[in-house]
Amino acid sequence: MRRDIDRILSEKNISSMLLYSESYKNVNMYYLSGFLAPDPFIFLKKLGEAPLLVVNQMELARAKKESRVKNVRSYFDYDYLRIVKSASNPKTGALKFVAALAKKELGADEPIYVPPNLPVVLADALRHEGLKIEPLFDIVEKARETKEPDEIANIKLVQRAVEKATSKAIELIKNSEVSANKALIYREDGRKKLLTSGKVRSVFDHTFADNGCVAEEETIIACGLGGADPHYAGKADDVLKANKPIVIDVFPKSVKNRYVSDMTRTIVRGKASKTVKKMFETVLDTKNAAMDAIRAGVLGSDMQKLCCDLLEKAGYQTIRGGKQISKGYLHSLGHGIGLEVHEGPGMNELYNHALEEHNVVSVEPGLYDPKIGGVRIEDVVEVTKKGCRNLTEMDVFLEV
Ligand SMILES: [Mn+2]
Repeated sequence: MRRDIDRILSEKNISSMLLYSESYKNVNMYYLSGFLAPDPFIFLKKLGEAPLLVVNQMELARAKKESRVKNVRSYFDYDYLRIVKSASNPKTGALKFVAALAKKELGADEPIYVPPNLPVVLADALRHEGLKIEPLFDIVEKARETKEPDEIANIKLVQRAVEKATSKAIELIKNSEVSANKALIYREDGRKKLLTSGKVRSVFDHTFADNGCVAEEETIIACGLGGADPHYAGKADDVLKANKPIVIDVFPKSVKNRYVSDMTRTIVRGKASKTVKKMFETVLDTKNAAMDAIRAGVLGSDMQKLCCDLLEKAGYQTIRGGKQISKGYLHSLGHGIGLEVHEGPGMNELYNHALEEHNVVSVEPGLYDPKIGGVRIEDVVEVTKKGCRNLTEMDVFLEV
């Protein structure tokens, strides 16, 4: 949570922090400032003190209204034009300006935290000015891992849109006809058309738009062998087929509140083979066992271990210990969700940290076979002291 940042910084003997970025893509900047702007602005904070936001003159009035930071100033308060004009070109001038401002507000003697994605050109300019910058991983990202109630509410809102869109997409698949060669057919404007990954994705995109969300990356609609690759999204003209597993992995962002959610369902239009049914039952049992085991205090690596134990016991290979396999369980059990689709904490072999109360994580075991396809089931949960709260309401079923 935001209030943890001072503690996290002081544990690292850091006395202040500096960010310089736009905030649509840089989610740390949005998290700290609560202000959306397409051009870079400056966030400064000394340990134990309230933060300061410095924005270009054009954004000043809006930043004062919209930002969560109370103290907002303009570049012009810091002699912006004179400093930039004194440089050989405006781009290096802007860096010089940030360095001069940071020196004035934070001083040159104490270590200043900067995020890992601070541009190298700015790091050079800051060090040239004599500032002691310390690029560190997992400072703001660590604070973001534990969610406030309003963040949970935001994720739930997106999740409702995810479920609405997924239900519509599944309805379309369910109501499709099956042609002689097992291709799925739907009717549009009185004509029969092939049902493709692209058409189903378009149903998702329209429903997202109607519910204030957007898919920044392609929603995964992977049928048959395509689904054997966990991140194969499905090409627009991939035709969906009956009796084959279709992996549907949905992870849009709310345009307004910027949070995402994440859900995966695997369905079969018609009859699933015995092999796919067994994969599905095993994945579902594993997901349920993981959800029973998850709680604050459990290591992310232990959650992955539990998942590998169960899948291996059921006769499938797993990537445990770095095994190079193309068939079986190919990824980790889950990841944090918030302003980004993949954030901390992780539930993988390398993450030997304890999960904490109010983490929001996906639980998504899957099984893959290059000769058959994929089966993945994913819900999103909030970790609690004694267990977890499922933020996903949609049922799990295989055949439609
Ligand atoms: Mn996921």
